[in-house]
Amino acid sequence: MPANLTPEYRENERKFREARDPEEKLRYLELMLATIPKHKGTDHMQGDIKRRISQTRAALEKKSGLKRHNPFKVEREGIGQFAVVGAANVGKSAIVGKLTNAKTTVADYAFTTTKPVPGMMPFENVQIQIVDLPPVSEEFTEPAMVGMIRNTDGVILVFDLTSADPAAQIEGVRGLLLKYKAKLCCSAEERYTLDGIAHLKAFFVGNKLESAAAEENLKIITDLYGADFSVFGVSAEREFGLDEIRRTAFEMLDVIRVYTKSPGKKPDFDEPVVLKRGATVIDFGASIHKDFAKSLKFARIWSKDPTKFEGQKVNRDEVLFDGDVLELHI
Ligand SMILES: Nc1nc2c(ncn2[C@@H]2O[C@H](COP(=O)(O)OP(=O)(O)OP(=O)(O)O)[C@@H](O)[C@H]2O)c(=O)[nH]1
Ligand SMILES: [Mg+2]
Repeated sequence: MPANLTPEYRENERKFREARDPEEKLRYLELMLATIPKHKGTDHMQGDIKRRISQTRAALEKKSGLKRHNPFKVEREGIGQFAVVGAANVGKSAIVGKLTNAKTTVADYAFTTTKPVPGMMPFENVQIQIVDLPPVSEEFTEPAMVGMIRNTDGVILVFDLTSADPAAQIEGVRGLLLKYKAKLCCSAEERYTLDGIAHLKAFFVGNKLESAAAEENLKIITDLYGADFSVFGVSAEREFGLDEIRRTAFEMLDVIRVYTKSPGKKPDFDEPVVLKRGATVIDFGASIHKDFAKSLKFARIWSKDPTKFEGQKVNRDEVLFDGDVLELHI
């Protein structure tokens, strides 16, 4: 029986042959296994790849002792971190490439992205980190990747509006995440359940909106999931809808931006102090200087809140809102 190897498989095999260090070799072996056509004609090859994977892994573990390098550890930057998650070829890397300065690789075959690529996404006067990831797939999902996803502030679930069955695509991704104890849900009141499942805030982004049948598919997904998740369409290629990703991510972080000013001076709106929603005057003070906790007497506030007049005196426990300006008095 002929093996009928695909270009993707051949590409991974080529990269495997070129790889120097064992970690890279292991990665491409795993991708070869993920992309090799699964039928009788490749049984022998599959067995061979699996054997080489376990040999390489064993050699790596022996070499590095117990501490194995985790390629999915991504240093946090900015006011929050989102994982960009989805099936292969949906356009995750294209989206991250358009929203940030990160150099992501976009190509029309599956498993283009093999390791996390973080980028900083500007929203108004703050920066949010979004991390491009390899696909979540039946053939091959690294537990370490879901481990990383479990620790982010939220998930941007990208799906393909040109898919024959986008609901099945989304359910496939959700099912695999759940297998590794990451559950997407609308609000994460409880971060971890007793059995260790991480509840992650998420929103759904349908990509390739400019294509035929995209609108119809978007409606199907909105009808199915719209009650629990925010769902909208974008086109990375034509660059529309992308601002909605910025705003939705910011709102999901549940933070406020507060500004400080000195008496008689104007505030600096380029330098917000970012606090959790519900923060008070004293939380704001404490985030500027630890001594404020003791010495702060009162503050004057400039707020969009219509119940407050400009420069009104407020107490230490006054709850703040996004955009408030404070003048602290000690
Ligand atoms: N029509 C259309 N194609 C797009 C759009 N965005 C991305 N693509 C194409 O979709 C293919 C996959 O894009 P990628 O960004 O590499 O997809 P990915 O989800 O990162 O893929 P993996 O890394 O393999 O998981 C490429 O051929 C892109 O050019 C879009 O908005 N419209
Ligand atoms: Mg990619």
